[in-house]
Amino acid sequence: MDHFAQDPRRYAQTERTLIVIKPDAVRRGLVGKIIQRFEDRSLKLIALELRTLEKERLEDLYSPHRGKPFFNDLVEFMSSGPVAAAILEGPEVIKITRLMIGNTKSPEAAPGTIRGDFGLGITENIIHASDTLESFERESKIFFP
Ligand code: 3AN
Repeated sequence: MDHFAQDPRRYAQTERTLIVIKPDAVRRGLVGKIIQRFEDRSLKLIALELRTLEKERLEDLYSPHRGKPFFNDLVEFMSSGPVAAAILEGPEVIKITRLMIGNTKSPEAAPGTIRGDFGLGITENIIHASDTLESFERESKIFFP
């Protein structure tokens, strides 16, 4: 039997994703712990930067949510302090990272996920991660032009 055939890493396509550790998590000193989880999962850290984003840049990041009731609060919160943005690489990293961060609404996020272990909020929900390749391509340019 071909043992490698059982190893999805041998066949899964390597891709990249963007994560953004939000100001609530940076204020609480959780950056190291959160990055550690991705490294423990064998995802490779390609870029990492701490910065406070201007509102215009955040309005671009969240443009799909423009007009929603939480949009202004979201931009206000995200500009309230530094975020830690990182690019991660690995097989099926977009799917894996979304599973690792958990449900958008922290109270509904499963224990073991990042939001389920560290978050209580909905707007203030610890971390962002691109949900598709198209989102990654659009969002990563905002952080790493
Ligand atoms: P996710 O970050 O899980 O992909 P999105 O893309 O639907 O979720 O929402 C982007 C961000 O907008 C969320 N991370 C959260 O901060 C905020 N948000 C989403 N839905 C709500 C909501 N119903 N009320 C308040 N804030 C929200």
